[in-house]
Amino acid sequence: MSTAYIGMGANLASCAGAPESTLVAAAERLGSLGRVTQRSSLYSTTPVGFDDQPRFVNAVVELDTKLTPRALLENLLAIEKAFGRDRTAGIANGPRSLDLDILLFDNRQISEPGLVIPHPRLDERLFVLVPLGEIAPHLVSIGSGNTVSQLLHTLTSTMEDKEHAVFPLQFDGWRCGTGPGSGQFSSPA
Ligand code: PH2
Ligand code: MG
Ligand code: MG
Repeated sequence: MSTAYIGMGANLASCAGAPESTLVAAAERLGSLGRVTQRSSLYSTTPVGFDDQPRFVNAVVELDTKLTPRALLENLLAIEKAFGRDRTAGIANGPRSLDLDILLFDNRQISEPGLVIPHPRLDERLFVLVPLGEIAPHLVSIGSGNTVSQLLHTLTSTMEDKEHAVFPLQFDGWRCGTGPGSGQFSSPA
């Protein structure tokens, strides 16, 4: 059995409804790939990499699975597709109905076409590190050897908070951002 951390993101509606509903429905689907053992709050996040698009909803789940990394990736791509993701269209870092990224997979380091683990931009992304830090602050990223808490500390000490606002979303369908660390990065301006 392996433990994978999956980053979830959406900023367009899908067949499940608004992005927050998509993430809730997609997390249920992830249960078919193993067992979802932890789930962060849902966060409203400022778009990174391409500004002219709606805010994202992001979350991270911990999944225990018997799948290989490659098989997990293929299943994630199929779930993205089921929620309307069209990888043949759209702009890099642009709007999407669902994005599912493998952030970490046990202590594996993989660099193959289409499959790079740990996720190459893990250390730079507050919208990933805040939800990951909520459920696994002491987890060590095999890439840098730092814990998620350390990565968060490093990132937040070097960035303009306001430009990368990440705050818990109040949404009844999931937990309402009452977990540890919630509110820490709030600037819902
Ligand atoms: N995903 C991207 C690019 N930019 N910004 C936010 N806030 N959240 C995302 O999930 C996201 C992004 C590419 O995968
Ligand atoms: Mg992706
Ligand atoms: Mg992504």
